[in-house]
Order: sequence, then structure tokens, then C-alpha cells
Amino acid sequence: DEWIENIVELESNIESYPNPGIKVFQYGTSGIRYNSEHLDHVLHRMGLLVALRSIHLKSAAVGLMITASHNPQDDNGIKLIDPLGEMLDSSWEVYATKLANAPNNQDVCAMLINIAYENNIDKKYIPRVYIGRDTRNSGKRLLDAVLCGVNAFNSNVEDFGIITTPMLHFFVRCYNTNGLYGQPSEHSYHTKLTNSFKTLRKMCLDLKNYSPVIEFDGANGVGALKMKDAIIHLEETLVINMHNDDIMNTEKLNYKCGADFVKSNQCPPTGMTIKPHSKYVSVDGDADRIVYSFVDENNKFYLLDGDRIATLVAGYIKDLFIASGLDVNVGLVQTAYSNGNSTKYVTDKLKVPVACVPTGVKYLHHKANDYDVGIYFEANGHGTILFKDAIRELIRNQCSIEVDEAKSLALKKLICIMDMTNETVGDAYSDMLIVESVLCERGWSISDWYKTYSDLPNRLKQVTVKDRNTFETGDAERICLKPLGLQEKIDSIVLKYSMGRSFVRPSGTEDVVRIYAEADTQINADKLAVEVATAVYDIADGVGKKPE
Ligand code: G16
Repeated sequence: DEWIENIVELESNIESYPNPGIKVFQYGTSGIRYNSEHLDHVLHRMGLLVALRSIHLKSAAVGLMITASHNPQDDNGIKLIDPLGEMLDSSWEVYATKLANAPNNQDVCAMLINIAYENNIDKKYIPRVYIGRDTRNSGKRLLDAVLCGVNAFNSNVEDFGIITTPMLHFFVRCYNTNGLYGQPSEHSYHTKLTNSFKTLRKMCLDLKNYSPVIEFDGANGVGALKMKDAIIHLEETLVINMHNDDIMNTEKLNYKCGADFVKSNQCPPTGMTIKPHSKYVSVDGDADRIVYSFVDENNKFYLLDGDRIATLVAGYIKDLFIASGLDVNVGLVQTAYSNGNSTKYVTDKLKVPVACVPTGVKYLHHKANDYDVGIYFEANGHGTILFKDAIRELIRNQCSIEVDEAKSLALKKLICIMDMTNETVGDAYSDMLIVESVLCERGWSISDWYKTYSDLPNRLKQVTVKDRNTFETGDAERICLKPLGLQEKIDSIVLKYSMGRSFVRPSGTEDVVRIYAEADTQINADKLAVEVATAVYDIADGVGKKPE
């Protein structure tokens, strides 16, 4: 019948991108990633799938971002975006995995027909697909593969070229909310976020220790490119000194710089001179993550990661709500990677409830929706703030009638924060504006911010094993269920360390198993990480050098 006829016509389209069958793909933490040489058929099929998703959603715009984010330049991948700018629905992740691995054209056709029937998809809708890509060399070639797939369904396609991942999320939401959230354009994105930042800045009268000077580490990627545009919109409100902005030499992308490097290695980015007490901001390869850092006069390094941003923002928002007189339930979502002391600080000092979920923005985003105002951040710097529609309305309405001056000011500030937040997903630029706003409001230098609580010393490690798919975790990744016996081993190792905590999980974006360890001293955290990494290596057939 209709779908079958239509999809059979697709066969010739599908023939152009055969599956060489060298790798089994999985739609993981954040889409599919791998060496770009082997991704053409995957990207083509994701083009087909995303078009079908839009037909299913009655022509709502959906997004496809070509990026491998923090991974090295040779990798690439996709992230699929649902209509409100959120990550692809998990039931469709299963389709993505199956389609990516379908051995031949007939299987691809049969799967597309099945998806259409299973979801009762009405063929009459014309798909609308928004596409973006990061600065990787392979992006253009893979875009052609995507377009071939998307066009097979005669879609309305908008190719935004090289943009950040969070921009594409923002554009998708703008289209589907009829402009209520902004317009799907870079200009609208910059104006919305930056104007509210500038408005809030005008309300801040005493800067005290705050400095508007930022040393910006663009990871040699799209974040650097777009920051140059942002600087024009920011006018003089922030002084941004650009570093690691060489997007022409793409082998430099994420190389010894950027948010993932700084967080994972707990050291300053290379490619720039590091001056004591300057404020360093690092973003990742598609600019959805951000971390801050500085060194003191003895060159000791201090990291202000996603946990720090979360605590800074949670404290400020809580105070604004108290000042506004509105009774609103503010909550924070973290993952097992969050430093034990950050959780303690938020719970005991800020009195904000904390939930813990597995790694992956999709889980954090979902959980944050449980609160009136849900703040979520992964320790790696990926996060944002979600305001329930009703709360957003409440704040605006109350602001328009409030007569008390102090309350009215707090409400105005809340509106600015809402408008500078890209609520669709973690957004390095939006998060930077929020952090700078709070620091300015508090009158804090970066070291004042650091002093709010002290982190438990911690260490991240990774081990390559024969097959990371043999790993299974439970309790928000805090327990390793498989390989059998590993958790018992970890437990016995952890017992030896004062304030010790450690967990392991398979990465969803790289071919590694990740290890997190924290303990009373840095030496102990390092030792604990090595011991647990060695246990992983021994039990799960480690590949390459033994951890040390
Ligand atoms: C992606 C996800 C994040 C996740 C990170 C690392 O970030 O969006 O939620 O924390 O990967 O994931 P994993 O430890 O599973 O490799 P990005 O910025 O690389 O897209």
C-alpha cells in the first residue's frame, strides 16, 4: 500500500550509501559517534529517520546536528533534536540504532515501513528538518549524505551551516513555538540572550571584586567562531580575549584544550599563556559545555566545573525567589560524577533538593522537569535551567503588578535570567552569561567563587577494554552490575580509602570505560582511581597499557 510504494521508491536513494559492515553502532549518550570515514551510510540513514520523525510529528521541525563534540577531529557523528529542542525521544533511539546497523537496502526499507506502521504515521505531512554542523573537515561530506536521506522524503530543509549544537536546539524550538521563544536565526539567538544579559548588568551597581575580563579557550572549534559574533552583541559588557580560535587547522580541535581536556586532566588549556588569577573559560568542540578555571600566584590550578556552576546558579536563583516573595520549588539534578562536597553544599547549605540520574543530558533534562525551576549540570559542564511555563508566567505577571521595590527588582532579575537561558540544552554561551551575571551580582572574583566550598580531591581515568558493551550499571551508574564480580572488587578497594568513593561506567561517546574516584587527599584519589582502573583492566580484558 501507500507507505510500501513510497518507500520502495527510496531504494535507489539508499543504494548510494551501502553499509560496509565494519562496525556495530549504538545511539548512545548523545547520538552516534565514530571515525568519520565510516559514517556516510549512518548519516544518510539518520537523514531518512529524521524526516520520518518530522512526518510523524505532523511537520514539526526536528533537528540533526553533525558533530562529535568533544571527540578528536577524526571522529564525527550526529545528535538528533526533537521539536522543543530536547534530545530525541528514547523510543526512536532504538530505531536509530537499528537503522544504522541494517545490513542492506531492503532491510532499511523494511525498517522504515515498520516504523511508519508502528507509529501510525500519516504520509500526508511534509517533513521539516533543521541541520547544523561543527567545524570538522568531514562535516561537509557527511552533510551531503544527510541531505540525500532527508530529500528522499521531499522535506523542507534548512541548512544553517556551521553553528553550535545549542544554537540548533534553540532554532528548532523557536520554529515550533511560532516565534514565542525567539526566531530561528543566529541574530535572534544573540539578541535574545545578550540583551537580557546587558539589562541585568545595568542593574548591578557595585562590582566589588568582579572583573568582566575573560580569557576564552574556544577549543579551536565552532565555539570560538561564534564567540567572535557574540562579542559584537556584548558591546563593552564583557572583555573577551580570544585563544584557541584556530578553526582552519581542524586537527587542533579539542587538542589539549577545551572543556573536556581541562576537566578530564585537571590542568589549564594549552595554546595560551596562563596568568595568575585571570579568569579562564573553556568550551568544548560544539559549545554545549563550559568550565571555568584559574591558577594562583604559585601556579596551583583550580577548576570550576559544572558542579560549581550549578551551586552558583542554584544559590542565586533561590535568593532571588526569596527576595521576590514567590514560593517556588527549586531543585538541582546531578550525576554520580558530581563531587560529594558539591552535593553536600547544595543540600545542607543552600537547602536545595538534589536528584541523581545517569550520565546524559537527556536524563538530567527529564528529571529537572519535576521541579518548578529545575537546574541541571553534569560535572563536565553540560547543563542549563528549566522554568515551568506556569512559573514563567507567574514571574512575568507578578512583575507587572508588583509595587514593592525590592520584590519588583528581584522579579526583573529573574526575567533577565530566564531570557538569557537557553532552556533547550546545555549551552556554553548562555551558561557563561548566567555565570558572569551571578558573579557580578555577588561582586565576586573567580577565587571568591571558588571559596564557597572545597571539592573532595578526585580523579577521572579511562580504560580501553575488549568490549565495553559487556558493562552494565545500576542505581544511576553508582553500581556496576556487569561484569560480575567487579563491583565487589571496587567495594573492597574503596574501603581502604578515607572518604573514598568510586564508580565505573561504559562511555556512550568513546570506545572506553570511564572511572571516577574521590578521596580525602589528591594522592589517595589518584591511587584509588588507578586501583579501580586496574581492576577494570583485569576483569574486562583491558587493551593496551595497564593503568598507572
Ligand atoms: C555528551 C553528552 C553528555 C555526556 C558526555 C560524555 O557530551 O551530551 O551528557 O556527559 O557526552 O558522555 P560519555 O561519558 O558517555 O562519553 P558531548 O558534549 O560530548 O556531546
